Amino acid sequence: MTEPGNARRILILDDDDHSVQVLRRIAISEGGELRDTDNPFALTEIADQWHPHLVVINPHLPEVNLNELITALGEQGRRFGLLLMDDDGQKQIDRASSESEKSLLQVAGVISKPLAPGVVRRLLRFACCYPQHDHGGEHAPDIDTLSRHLKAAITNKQIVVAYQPKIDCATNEVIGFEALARWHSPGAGIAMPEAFIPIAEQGGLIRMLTFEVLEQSLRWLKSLPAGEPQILCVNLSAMTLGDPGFLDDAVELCEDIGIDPHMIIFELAETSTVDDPEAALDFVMRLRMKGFNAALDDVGTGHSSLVQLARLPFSELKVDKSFVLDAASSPKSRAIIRSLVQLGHSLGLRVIGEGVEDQASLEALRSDGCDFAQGYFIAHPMYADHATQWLRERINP
Ligand code: G
Ligand code: MN
Repeated sequence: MTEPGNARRILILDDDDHSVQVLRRIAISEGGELRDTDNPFALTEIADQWHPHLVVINPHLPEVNLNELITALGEQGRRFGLLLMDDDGQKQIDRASSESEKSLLQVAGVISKPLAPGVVRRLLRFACCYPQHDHGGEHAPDIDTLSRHLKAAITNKQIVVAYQPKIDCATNEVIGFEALARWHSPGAGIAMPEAFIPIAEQGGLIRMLTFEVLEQSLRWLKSLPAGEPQILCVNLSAMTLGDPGFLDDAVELCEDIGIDPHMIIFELAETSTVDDPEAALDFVMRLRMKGFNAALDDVGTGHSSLVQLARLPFSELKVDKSFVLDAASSPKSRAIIRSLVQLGHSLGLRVIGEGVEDQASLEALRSDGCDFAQGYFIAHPMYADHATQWLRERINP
């Protein structure tokens, strides 16, 4: 099973520095790369050499003839998502869609100015999951088709949870597991959450998907012999913050299966708390009142303010893997880890480093006072039976 590798490449045609900057910030915070130009000819050339996953076009630039541009890009015979930056909405997209129908390209949406970061982020994620390979000239599937497939996949139990342990840095003890969803699609292989969560978000399936993962993982947790580490971390989408019934249903599920909510840590990505801080505050408060715990995930990528960090009642802070990966070789990453550990501790939070791929990074986290660690060096995410066996062997070697 391969973990997601290549950074998402986003190419933008616009002459508005502000919009380019906003997009660049969002792209980088999503682990992607962005290139920009204000010249349509340069755009097709860069696209030809750089193979972007997503092209964003402002059709109002003086030299741009949208139809010609789409035709030229389409002739390159490669597939990618296409977004328009627009201020007169649907008219442009209708025209562009009819043009792109003749090529492999598909207009995935319109970004309206002024750019709303939350909306843009979700559009980028969705548009980036178009497959890059040509499947014999078919069109890239639209969101309705993708979400129909995903819904059937959830119903047919093709969403399988993998569990990755986290350990105590000081004692090496296993203290819990993070549940990570995988989509086993017959014929198409295994898809990672990065690829299908945006489909669930756009297609109104996020609650269904989250509960599928939650139910599977709570049952697995329940199946572990008593006395074994019983902390389970479950990732939540930013969209769940706006789902008023989610927490009550989660409590009910815990009661049905016989799991104490204290054992559950819901992980919220830093980016989702930045997009709507008020909703995040309200949600995390209610979550804690129901007895669940909360972790701030991917810390260091979402640019949350210190004020916000202090306001939100999290119990744990997860340092993003981008810093941990090169902890041993990059003094800058190391400095960031050290200050995040100090910050977390001074706010009364436990700090975990994720993405530990070698002994040296684990040692670095340890000597910086990090509480917990997670990563391939300790164990890859494992399916239920394998994870149970791994745990048994670890506890009784
Ligand atoms: O955003 P979040 O922290 O929930 O993402 C966890 C993802 O990171 C999972 O998809 C998991 O498979 C991946 N992952 C876990 N351990 C490592 C690691 O050591 N290195 C890398 N590169 N990725 C990891
Ligand atoms: Mn996580």
